[in-house]
Amino acid sequence: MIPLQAGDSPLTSAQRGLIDAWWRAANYLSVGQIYLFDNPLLRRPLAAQDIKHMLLGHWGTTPGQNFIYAHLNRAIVKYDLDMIYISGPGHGGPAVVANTYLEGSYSEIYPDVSRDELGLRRLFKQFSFPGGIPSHASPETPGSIHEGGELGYSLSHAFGAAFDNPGLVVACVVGDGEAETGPLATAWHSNKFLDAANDGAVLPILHLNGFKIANPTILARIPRAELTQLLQGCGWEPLFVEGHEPEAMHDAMAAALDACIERIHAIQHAAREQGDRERPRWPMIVLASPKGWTGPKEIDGLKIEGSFRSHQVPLTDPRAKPEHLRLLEAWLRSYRPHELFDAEGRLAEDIAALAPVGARRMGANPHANGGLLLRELHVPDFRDYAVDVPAPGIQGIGDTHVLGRFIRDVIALNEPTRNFRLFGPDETLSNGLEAVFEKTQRQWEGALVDDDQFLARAGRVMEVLSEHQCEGWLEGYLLTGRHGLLNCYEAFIHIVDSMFNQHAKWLKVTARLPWRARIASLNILLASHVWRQDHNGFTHQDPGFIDHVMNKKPEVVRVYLPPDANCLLSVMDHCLRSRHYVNVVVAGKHPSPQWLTMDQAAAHCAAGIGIWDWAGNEDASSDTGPDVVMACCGDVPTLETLAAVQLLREHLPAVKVRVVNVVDLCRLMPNSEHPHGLDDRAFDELFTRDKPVIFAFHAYPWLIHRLTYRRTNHDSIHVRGYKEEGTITTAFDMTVLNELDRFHLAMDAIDRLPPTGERGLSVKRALQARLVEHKRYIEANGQDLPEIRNWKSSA
Ligand SMILES: Cc1ncc(C[n+]2csc(CCOP(=O)(O)OP(=O)(O)O)c2C)c(N)n1
Repeated sequence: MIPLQAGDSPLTSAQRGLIDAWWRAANYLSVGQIYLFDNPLLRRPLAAQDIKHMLLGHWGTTPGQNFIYAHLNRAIVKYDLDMIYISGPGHGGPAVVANTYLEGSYSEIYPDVSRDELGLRRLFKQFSFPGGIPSHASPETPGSIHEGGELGYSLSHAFGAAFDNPGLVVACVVGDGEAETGPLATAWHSNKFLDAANDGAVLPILHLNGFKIANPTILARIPRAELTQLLQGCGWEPLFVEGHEPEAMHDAMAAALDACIERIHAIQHAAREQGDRERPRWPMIVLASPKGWTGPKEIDGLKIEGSFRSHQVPLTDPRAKPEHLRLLEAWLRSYRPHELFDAEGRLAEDIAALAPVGARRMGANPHANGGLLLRELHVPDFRDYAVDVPAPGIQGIGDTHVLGRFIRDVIALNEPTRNFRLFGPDETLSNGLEAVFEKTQRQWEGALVDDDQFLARAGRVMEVLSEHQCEGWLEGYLLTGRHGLLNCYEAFIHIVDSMFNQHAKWLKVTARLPWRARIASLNILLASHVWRQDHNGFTHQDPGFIDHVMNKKPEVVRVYLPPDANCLLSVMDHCLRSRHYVNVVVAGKHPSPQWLTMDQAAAHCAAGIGIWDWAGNEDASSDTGPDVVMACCGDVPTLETLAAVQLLREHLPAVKVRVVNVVDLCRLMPNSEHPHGLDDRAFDELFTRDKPVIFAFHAYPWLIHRLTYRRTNHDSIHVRGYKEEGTITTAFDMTVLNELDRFHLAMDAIDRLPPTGERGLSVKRALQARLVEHKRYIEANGQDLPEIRNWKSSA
């Protein structure tokens, strides 16, 4: 609790009056946005036709956020702060829109929403209105990097924004309901990863307004002492600002903010000038104020202010109910708009003068339009990391281990500009990227002991066992104009399905806003994938994230499944240079065969899909084409396909086989649906118009059908993939369990070919016998048959 004595306030009564006027103006504009279709300055008595037909929006959080914004403005000016604002309860969109309008940044981006009566009318009408703006702190909102539609990620985004931004303070409003979510509850611990010397500061403001949509919040209904202990236990120094009397609250908030900023500066000074490398206890504010503060106290006999009932639109029907109309008018007039706006509808000059100027305004801060600050990433020539592939099928060391060296040097090259980080939930080593630790460390502000490995106060690798934090930090980092990569087990990336959704939506919308500069892509490397989780078993086997990704707008999603290390290098080079996408790359970490030389790999990845002539045996000079197409996508399916093709060529040499490998999954889609999609003719040339296609796929088979259902030859495409069969077993047995192994693929081809007669039947019997032998052998020996372990490509 901040011990505020009489006379302690940093505010003069004139300042307090002006801040209060700003707050009233923001509240007035917020209520206006929710309700008013016309009559924005209440020049005439409010009439039913002045009210919108559909009343959509959230009032409850809004006055508290208006209060916070007004006070942050004062602090920005007083301390010349470089500050951005994150609205955790982003449903308080009216607040962010109102404040950016008051400070002028809104009209600079949207000149038609001018700072006069006409502009006010437009401001009000457009909110939650067809053809207008969303109700949240959406991408359309200047100064926002966080829509706050899906609750829980505000603090993670705030920390992501603060990393490597030593001059930035990220003010982050956390809803007390939002604080109940898993991601937010963990995010308090992000302070164990913020380096006071090199990173900026995060100032959380827990908005303890007591209620969610229909319930009280946990944090408001535990004793304050317990809340204090919780926050202190998470390493924070909470300052409480509590009450509802505006004057006293202005004084308390101003004092608390000053104390926080001065504490932040002291912490940074100690770390930067005095070499203090111990983890500091960062300050934060708990703002305990009534939900729906300054709104109607009671409606139809029910309590509104200070209740969950103020969450959305408190007066539901002022068009039809004269009593509601009267209450609404009284509510609007309680802010005394005639004192705030002049005859033309312009904010009074002395109030307007409270705002910071230029890029110091939170709606105009370039960090919140990160593409403006984006610098090119320095990327070494990926060809320098090539695996030598004198013949297809030589054994590699594990594709991600090769990639690790490339990422190591990306990190090193960009160390001077400090704008690239690698994020992961405790798996950077496990995912095979150990080479990065030749050049950097994991950033860790907790205690350090002698036996620690690769931990330091500052480093480019961010690891916390929370996929939510990793994803949220990376998103915040990218949204503020930097670059990065998240590495994760394939099965557990599902934990952030929903966060991916939100980021992909953000990208889709911002791509169409001319004033939003494009940001670096969100790159996700899924190593430790489904087929090679033999030591962890069923829980670790789930390749469904890419199904989920492919639901999103084609403009913003890309999925790559490089079959070997050289392809992985080429793909990652492309992803790191790309803008405004989510790139998902699935790659293996276990020793596996390498197929393409670097030149071949670069060409294959540029095409995204192609025929591997050297692996098939069709006669290029004949125009009859192959008898069967063996298609593959993913490293393990590629191996099994090439082994199956070898079996077919050995046993049925007359059968003409074509091998098609897919790196870029989106190539399978029609070009009318995805920018990478193949046109029908190109697709038919690869997959033929009528020949059987045996498609070995890394993930769930239906995805391939989904992507190709419109193609001429779709009825002949037979996909084998993960069928939710898994356990602890040998690597090859995983493919057998899911019938993706070479024997099943070869038998499938025989079944789909025109009758191959007695020869075909006997080959099938032999393949079936090999499967029986496989089972018997692994159960007796606990490892795969020597012929599987030592298989060599003869291509
Ligand atoms: C993850 C998630 N779950 C549920 C919701 C639906 N929802 C919208 S607002 C809200 C209550 C939020 O309470 P709080 O964070 O305290 O915000 P405030 O009270 O300031 O409006 C809920 C549950 C949501 N937006 N996101």
